Amino acid sequence: HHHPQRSAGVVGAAFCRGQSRSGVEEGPDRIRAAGLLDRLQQRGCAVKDYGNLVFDDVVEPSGGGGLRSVAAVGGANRRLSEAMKAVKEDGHTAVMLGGDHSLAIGSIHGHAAAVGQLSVVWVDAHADINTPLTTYTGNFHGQPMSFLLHELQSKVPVLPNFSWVKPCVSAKDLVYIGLRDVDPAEHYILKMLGVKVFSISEVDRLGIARVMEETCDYLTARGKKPVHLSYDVDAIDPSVTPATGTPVVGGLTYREGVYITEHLCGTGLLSAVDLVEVNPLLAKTDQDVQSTVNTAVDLLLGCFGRLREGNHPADYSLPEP
Ligand code: 6HN
Ligand code: MN
Ligand code: MN
Ligand code: MN
Repeated sequence: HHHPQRSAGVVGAAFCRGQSRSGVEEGPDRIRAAGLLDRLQQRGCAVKDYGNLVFDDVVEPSGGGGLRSVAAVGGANRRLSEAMKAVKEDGHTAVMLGGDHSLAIGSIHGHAAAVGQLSVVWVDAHADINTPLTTYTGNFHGQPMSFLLHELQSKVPVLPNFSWVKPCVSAKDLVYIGLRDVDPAEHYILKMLGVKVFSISEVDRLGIARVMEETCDYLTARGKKPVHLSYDVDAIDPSVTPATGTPVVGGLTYREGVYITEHLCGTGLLSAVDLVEVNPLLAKTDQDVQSTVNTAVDLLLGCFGRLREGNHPADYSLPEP
């Protein structure tokens, strides 16, 4: 059971147009301000900060069919996909700080463009697998997986600024953890495709340790592929991470949430992580913001080998009297 040293390549994606509430674009800078980079380095993890991406101003075409900011979402994700590909080609474990969860389109696309086939672990209260034709809200943060799965391409219409997106994930390489707010069309899709889901009920039934063992057994049964962890902070209970746009009661505890990252880190397969949907403007108190942001940092530290039992550098030696 070992934790190989990795380097982190951090990309900020200060983007909010995949949903309707402003503030989620402040996620990357708030997570950095909470000390993420220093704390990774203190752990002996090399860090390269690629800064925040600059997204073009996009004029939306008229119409849009009830979809919010189609062209902006397509354009931002194209930019992010190129950035993630470059981070992977530089040899880092990629960290994408969001921003809203529509950014998983570009993040996973770019990761796959660099490494080929990958496994996706999606930790979220929501399945984010609506198609542009099933969405009730028109928000792209509820749809990213529909653009990425090979099996759904005949159900996804051509959209402005999305022609660059090539599906790159197979349904059998996807596992969900923490679901508790799934739309009917999403539930149908998950059943139709036979996607592996550990809803919050399965976390209750099995415990998080068994959920993570079964997740890894399932994903590695057909060979070990690099893992993309897409972590929506709303997977955690809103009592711990209240500063988020679509909170849902009855979520993962802080301990379950961190355990997921520790376990995935321990597999040595973790190749990229998204940490999304931190919205500092939606908290009632500053303490709510701190709790959300500090939890986001702890989840990322868990991805890079921090153990709650304690840690010491490989070259540690006791002082001689
Ligand atoms: N998220 N299922 C809802 C929708 O708008 O399609 C909620 C999506 C939430 C998305 O939290 O990343
Ligand atoms: Mn969510
Ligand atoms: Mn999400
Ligand atoms: Mn371990």
